[in-house]
Order: sequence, then structure tokens, then C-alpha cells
Amino acid sequence: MRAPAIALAALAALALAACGDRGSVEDAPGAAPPAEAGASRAPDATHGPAAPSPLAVDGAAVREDLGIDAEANARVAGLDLDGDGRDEIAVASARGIVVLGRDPGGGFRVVAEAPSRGGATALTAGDLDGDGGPELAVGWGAHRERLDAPAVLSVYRPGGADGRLREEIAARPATSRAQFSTLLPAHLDGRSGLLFAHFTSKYDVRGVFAWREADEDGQGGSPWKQRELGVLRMAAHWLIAPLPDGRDGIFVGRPYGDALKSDGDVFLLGADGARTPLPSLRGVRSLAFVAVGDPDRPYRAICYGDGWHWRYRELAEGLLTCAWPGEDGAWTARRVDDTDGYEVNTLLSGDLDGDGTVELVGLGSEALEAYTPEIDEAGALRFEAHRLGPGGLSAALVDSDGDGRAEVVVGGERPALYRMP
Ligand SMILES: [Ca+2]
Ligand SMILES: [Ca+2]
Ligand SMILES: [Ca+2]
Ligand SMILES: [Ca+2]
Repeated sequence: MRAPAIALAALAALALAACGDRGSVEDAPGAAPPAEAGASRAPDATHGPAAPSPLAVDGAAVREDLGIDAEANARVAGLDLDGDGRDEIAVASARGIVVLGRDPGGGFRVVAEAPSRGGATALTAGDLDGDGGPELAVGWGAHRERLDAPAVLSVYRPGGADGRLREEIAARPATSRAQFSTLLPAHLDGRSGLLFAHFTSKYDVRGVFAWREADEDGQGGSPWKQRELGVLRMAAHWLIAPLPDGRDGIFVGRPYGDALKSDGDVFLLGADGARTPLPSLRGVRSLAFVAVGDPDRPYRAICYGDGWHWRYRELAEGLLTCAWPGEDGAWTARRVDDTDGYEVNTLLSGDLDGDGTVELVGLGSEALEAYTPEIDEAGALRFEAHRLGPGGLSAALVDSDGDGRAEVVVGGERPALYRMP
């Protein structure tokens, strides 16, 4: 279902048309957000046997079930493990990692597995070491059934025995709170690597860029090296994105601020620790970079899930905001969507409709939505919203059929793919 196009220049006066049947916050599955004290959110269920994947229509979007039962906070990622041009789908939870590939007979089947080291507190995939091949990374940590599980950052590649993934441990952070809050492929200082953040204590979060230098023969490589980006209170969300002057910008989004229960924020973190704030209402729950428009002079926007408040059921607002810097360094921010629900916890960008330009994808407490950017006749950036499915806690973009259009895979108890019509 489509909502009207939204002009960023005049957003304050506009509201999205109602987009289908949205349940109340109280009804939201897996609704409990991470508190400042932090704890795992939901009990586990084992991955059930693969079953044929039925097709169903949810609004205008198409939903395709992956045929497995997982846990409410199961995390998902996509990677082309066998190099055939179609992405496989990884699902990680306290029960372990399963990688699903399309079965020629229909549906999905398990093509690789790896055992658990605790709760899967973060998951990502990509060429994390710059050697051209894909890797999977999991931030293992405490889980309600394994409270003593340590924080371990593991990188996985294909090629283990019996369909197992080969594990390489990239980091073992010392912490009293074993939880990763950011895990992303990233580029910094001309290197390809991994951006991760983990709690170092109950409230403090450490951001790190890690990389690995391949051997000349392409075998093995150096141990993972780390550059610490900062340790800040409740700095859960980190992002590295290009600035207009070509430098790497390090962005931080926080659900809470420097004082207990104070409002969070989003800022550009300078090398000297200085913070350049981006306009936000309150706490920030997700960050993404999107470049759209004229390839020679694109809008380079930092987008974020804004409006978080610790009394989330009463006071939080699930806002989606994008901001971009002017030549003078000042940031212009516009609200893209005032979503139902209390948070936008995941932001992604990729080409969902195959037209060669990226869409912005937001997963929140109530809805999965895609936003198609366009530049209007006046040169203003606009977004058109498309409701794709219900809310959730973990999502990733994959091209599971190799047609050049990305699908959104959403984790949780019943992982599924959603695609734009
Ligand atoms: Ca593949
Ligand atoms: Ca690689
Ligand atoms: Ca597109
Ligand atoms: Ca596709």
C-alpha cells in the first residue's frame, strides 16, 4: 500500500496516510526494548525442520516464509556463500547459526551451520577482510539461558568439515556486560574491515574498527587489528560514512545520554572526541547512510530512528529522520516518516525495485517500510513510503534469487522475506 510522496522541505505539515492494519504497542511481539540495565529479550526456541515456503501477500508486499522456527530475537544476514550470484540467508541465535539456500525443489534448505557461543547479540555479513570472499560475523554474548557466556566476536567462512562454517575469533573484549550493539562492514583509513561496538560495563560502550591484512598468497592473514574509536556512555549505534570533504565521518547514535535516563542523541565524533550534534528529538535507535540523487552531487544523508524515550510505551515516538551536511558543515534535518509504534530499530539501504537507485528500509516496533527517494522539480529530496510488512527486531537485505532486486529478510520467531511488488 502506498502513502503519499513526502516532500522533505515541507514535512512538518504532512502526515502519512494510514497504511493498513497496525496493532497497538501493547500487542507488539518482542516489544521489550533493551533497558539501560540490559538483558536478553526473549526465550529461545530451537530451529525447527525446514518446510516448504508458502507465498503470501501482506498488503502490497509479497512475503515468503523461510520455513524455520527460530527465537524472537534471532538475527539475520545475507551473503553469497557459494558464489552463484544468489544470496544465502544466515540466521543466528543462541541455538547456533544456520545458513539457508534456495532448494531447487522449492523453499529453503540448510546449507551450512555452526554452533553457538551464547546469545547472538549481533550479526552481519560481507567482505569483512577485503579478500573478495564473503564472511559472516557474530557478536556472541550473554543470553538468559547462558548468563555467563563471554563476549566473543567470531568471523565465519565456508569450508569446515561436514557443512560446518570455519570459525576465526576476531576479538574477545573484556567486559562485565557481554553484549554487542553494532556490527557492520565498514571502510576506514582506506581499509575494508568491521565496525563493532560492545558494552564495556553496564552503561559504557566501546566502538572499534577492526581489520585483517591478507597474506600475499591469499592464505590466512594477520590477526585482527583494532583501532578504538571511543568509549562513551550508551553509545549503542555506530556508523562510518563519507563526509563532503572526503574524510571518514564517525557517527554515534545513543538511546540515552550522559546522565541516567537523560535523552539520547546523534552526533559526529571528531578525532579529538569533540561531538558535532545532528538534530534529533530524543534518543536514537538506529543509523544508516544513504546517497541518492545526482551521482555527481548526491544527497549524502545520515538517517536515524529518532524519538526514543525510556518510558517507551508512553512517550517514545518512532520517527525516521534524515540529515545531510551543507558546504558550511551545518546539518539540515528533515523528518521522513512518523511511523506507528515507538521505535525504528533497524535502518538499511539497497535497491528493492531494481531501478538502480537505493531505497531506505526501516524496521520498527510496528512496521517494515521501504522509502523510495526522488528529487522533485524544485531539487528537493522526497521519499515515497511503502508498507512491506509487520514490525520486528532484526532485518537485512539479500538478493536470494539473483535478480538484482534486494529482498528484506526479517528475523524473529518465524524469519521471512519481504519484497516490493
Ligand atoms: Ca549463493
Ligand atoms: Ca573476505
Ligand atoms: Ca530502487
Ligand atoms: Ca531478488
